[in-house]
Amino acid sequence: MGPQFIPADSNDEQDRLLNELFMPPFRKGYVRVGPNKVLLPLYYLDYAGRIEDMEVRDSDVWIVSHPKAGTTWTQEMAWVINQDFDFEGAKVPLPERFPFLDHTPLFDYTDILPNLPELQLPLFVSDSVTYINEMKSPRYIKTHLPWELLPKQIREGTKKPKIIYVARNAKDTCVSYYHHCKILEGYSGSFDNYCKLFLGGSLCFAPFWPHVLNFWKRRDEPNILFLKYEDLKKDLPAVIRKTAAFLGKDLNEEQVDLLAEHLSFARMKSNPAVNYEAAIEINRRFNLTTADGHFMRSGQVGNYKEVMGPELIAEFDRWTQE
Ligand code: PPS
Repeated sequence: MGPQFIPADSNDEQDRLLNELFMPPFRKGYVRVGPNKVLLPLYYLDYAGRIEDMEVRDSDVWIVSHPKAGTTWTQEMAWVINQDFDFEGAKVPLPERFPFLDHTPLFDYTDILPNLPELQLPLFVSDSVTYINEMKSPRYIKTHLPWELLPKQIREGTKKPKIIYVARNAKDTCVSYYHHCKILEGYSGSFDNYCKLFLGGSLCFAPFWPHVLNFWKRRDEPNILFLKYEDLKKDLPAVIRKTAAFLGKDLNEEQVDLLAEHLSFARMKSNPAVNYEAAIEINRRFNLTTADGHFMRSGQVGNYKEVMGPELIAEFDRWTQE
C-alpha cells in the first residue's frame, strides 16, 4: 500500500492534533506508510527506497525498537560486548559508532540550514543512510523502523545480521516518549493530547503493538534476540550473559560485573558518549526546540503511575487487551 499523506487541513482529530502540536521547524508534514499505517515524517519518503534496497551484512549488529524502549541502554551493552570491552573506544559518541539508520528522515533541515550557517551537521545526522553504507564491518545499526519497513534483505532473509529487539511496557514508553518529543522533537502540546496520539498510532514509528508483536512472533529465529527493558532493570547481569551468548562471546563474572556497572543508570546519565546532552544543547542553541529536560530521565519501571490517573491507565490497559 502506498503512503497516505496527512493533509494540513484534515478534520480527523488525530491529524489535527499532529498538525497543530507537532510541527517543529524540521518537520514539513507526515505520512502513514503500509498496511499498519506506520506514521513517519514526510521526509522519510526521500529515504524509503534507499533503506529498502540497502546492502545488509551478515556481520552487522542491529538494535531495533519502538522509541524509548531502552534502545540506548541495549546499544551500549551490545557494543561493549561485541567490541571485547573496548572502553576506550566507547568514549566515542554512541551515534557515531552505533548510528541511527532513520535519523535523517526524522529531521528535515533543508529549509533551516541556509539560515543557520553555524549549524554543522555530521554525516550521521545529515545523511544517516550514506554514513551507514560507508561504515567498516562490523557495523552497529540502530533503527526504530518496524519489521515491515526494514531493508528487503532482512525481511526476505537473504542476509542474517544479528538483530536485538528491545521492548518496554506501553505506559512507561509513552511517558518517556512524551518527554523525548518535547526536548528533542519539538512537540508542543499537553501530555493528555500526547496520549491520544500514542493510543491512536499517530506518533513516529507507531502503532506500538504491531511494532512489538512483529518481533515477538520472530523471537525464536536464531538471528533474533528479544529483550525487555523490565528484565534489564530486574537482572542486568542475566541479560548481559544472554546477550553475550547471542553474540557468541564468552564472558567471565568479572566482566559481567564491570559491564553492569558501566551500564548502571547513574553511570549512563553522566556519560557524555551516551546521554545525548550535546544534542539537547544544540536544539536549545538554535531554538529548534524549547523544553528543558534530560534524555536519561527517570530510568524506572512504573514511572507512568506518577503522571497517569486511573482512567488513563484503564484506557491504556483496555487498548493493550484489544
Ligand atoms: S530512544 O530515543 O528511542 O533511543 O530512547 P531509548 O534509549 O529507547 O529510551 C530511553 C529511556 O531509557 C532509559 N535508560 C535507562 N534506564 C535505566 N538504566 C539505564 N542504564 C538506562 N539508559 C537509558 C532512559 O532514561 C529513558 O527512559 P525514561 O523513562 O525516559 O527515563
